[in-house]
Amino acid sequence: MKTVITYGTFDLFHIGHLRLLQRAKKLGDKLIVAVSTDEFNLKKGKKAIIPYEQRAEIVKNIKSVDLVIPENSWEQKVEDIKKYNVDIFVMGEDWKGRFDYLKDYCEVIYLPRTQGISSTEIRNILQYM
Ligand code: C2G
Repeated sequence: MKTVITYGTFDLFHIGHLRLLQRAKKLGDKLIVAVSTDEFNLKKGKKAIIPYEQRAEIVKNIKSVDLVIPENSWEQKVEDIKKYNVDIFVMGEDWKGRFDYLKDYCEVIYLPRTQGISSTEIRNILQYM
């Protein structure tokens, strides 16, 4: 039984998020997704349009996802990996290298991003409608 974990804001859920979660699930048997809380997003310098509860509920209802937990801090990843016996940590390649320190605890895989779509692009389009 291989457990995979990934982290993200998943604001304005789109095909890029879905493809990442589908690919992450294919790497194992169980996929855990840590969704950034609104408070943590402020620390990330990001302001999501959709509140945490709704972003978490959407991700929870994605077929590939088995468990959703809140992401409250940068530091929680090691605890999460130990707590959930995670085998593989996955992130989109825009984060390549940033989480290599986790290789002491589990496999670290960066997956290609889906081109041509992002929450920022969607937000920009919405502003001009
Ligand atoms: N993603 C993707 N393709 C896109 C957009 C996003 O593959 N077109 C991936 C990102 O690489 C990331 C995941 O989808 O792995 C979630 O993206 P965001 O919600 O933008 O995540 P981010 O705000 O970068 O938060 O501790 C890690 C952070 O919480 C990551």
